[in-house]
Amino acid sequence: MYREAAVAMCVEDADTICAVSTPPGEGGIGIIRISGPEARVIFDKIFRPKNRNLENYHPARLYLGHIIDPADSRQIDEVLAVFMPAPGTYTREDIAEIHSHGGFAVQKAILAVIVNEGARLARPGEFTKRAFMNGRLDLIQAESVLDVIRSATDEELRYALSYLKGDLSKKMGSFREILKGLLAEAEASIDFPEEDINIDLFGHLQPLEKMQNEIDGLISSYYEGKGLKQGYEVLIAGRANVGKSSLLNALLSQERAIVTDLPGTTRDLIEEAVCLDGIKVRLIDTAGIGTPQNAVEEEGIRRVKQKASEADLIIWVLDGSQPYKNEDEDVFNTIKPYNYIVVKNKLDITQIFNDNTLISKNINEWLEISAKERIGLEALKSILLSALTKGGRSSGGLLITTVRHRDILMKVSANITAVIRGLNAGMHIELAAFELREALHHLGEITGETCTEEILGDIFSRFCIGK
Ligand SMILES: Nc1nc2c(ncn2[C@@H]2O[C@H](COP(=O)(O)OP(=O)(O)OP(=O)(O)O)[C@@H](O)[C@H]2O)c(=O)[nH]1
Ligand SMILES: [Mg+2]
Repeated sequence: MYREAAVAMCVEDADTICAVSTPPGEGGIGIIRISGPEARVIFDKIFRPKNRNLENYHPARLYLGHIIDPADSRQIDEVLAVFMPAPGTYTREDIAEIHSHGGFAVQKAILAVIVNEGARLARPGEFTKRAFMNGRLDLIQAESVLDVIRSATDEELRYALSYLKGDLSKKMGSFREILKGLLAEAEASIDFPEEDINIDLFGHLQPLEKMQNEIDGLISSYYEGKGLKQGYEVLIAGRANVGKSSLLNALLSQERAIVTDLPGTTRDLIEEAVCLDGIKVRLIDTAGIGTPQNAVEEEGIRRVKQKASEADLIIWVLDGSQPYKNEDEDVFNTIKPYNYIVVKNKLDITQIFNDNTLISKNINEWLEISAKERIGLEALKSILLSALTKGGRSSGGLLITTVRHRDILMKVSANITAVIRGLNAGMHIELAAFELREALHHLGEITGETCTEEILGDIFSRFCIGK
């Protein structure tokens, strides 16, 4: 088996597994996959090609035929089927795929005969887990399979495909090579002190520092990576009646939230997703902040305040046609610890808002818009994007998109910091070797070389059945 320290192969990993790999429900076709040592035997028993003279299937070629129940030779469905021998397959095991009609009863009946012939139903992500266990993919690549499936934007897909190809794995591999080189020298000098091996630890400082910078860059790219994958959360906050719901509707170009001239129209959080220039944004309209008139408003305001601390950005909406009010001050006090931008709404009617109120709070930039007349919305979108992506987006470089990778890289970074500091301060070589081993162990957790069954179970359980 490929993984050196990975999990011991369990008995169930030797089973032949099967699952419907297409989504449940009705479809033109549905694909059933069988993988494992018995795949060929089962396939031969249940598939009858139309051309009965066929003695040998050509691998990876589709054949027209029927799935039959070997017990009574009853035909279950007319299908196209393919057999792919190991090791040139997704799981590196023998795989058979049956392209049947995509209906619930048909697929259930086909699965039943496959199970009758000795296969068992696959668990979520089990095909990909086998691809990982058999060395076809490392763990980063296995995780990106799920990312490809779940990608909602072109950019997200581009990253997922690049990591499936191995771009992030290669970077981790290059880190490992540097660490291994240094560790080998350190261990040699520990093991053979009498040989007086002169290791040039300082010669390693520069590559270590360069690697440290790269790792820290990757750790901080997580903000952008998370935004790319999960989207950013933008809260629309303000006192009652300033036009928060009107702004939500204008940004969505649909009448999602109720708008009335009565203060207190919105009571709960109203969330809707939009895609701004390829970036997923979840806009959240809120209840007006101020003195609650009843228990419902009180709960609404509690929810806004809680969300304010979680959101990536807040749009503070003011009403340009009104003076600054005590409730506006309540809003300001709620949002000021967080990341916010200021928008003055109702530009289309007479403006009496005194800008000095904002300037006295050291707020020198705001945008004047009319949600009702759709004025200033494009400018608002571009300000939103630049505030969310902190001014810039990486141009195709590597990004950390999962919290798992970020957390592990933080541990690696701490080990490398200890080594660099130690080398500068004359640290004992055994301690440096300890930190290097730890760093290598952590890097192995990212790619899967040193991963526990628990972590693997957690990762693959997020997959769908059949993948
Ligand atoms: N003239 C003008 N009126 C607006 C504009 N935006 C909103 N309004 C009006 O202001 C009133 C309140 O709008 P809403 O969008 O419901 O305000 P809100 O902040 O969501 O109010 P609550 O949900 O009560 O907190 C409605 O009568 C809107 O038509 C605008 O840009 N110009
Ligand atoms: Mg509202």
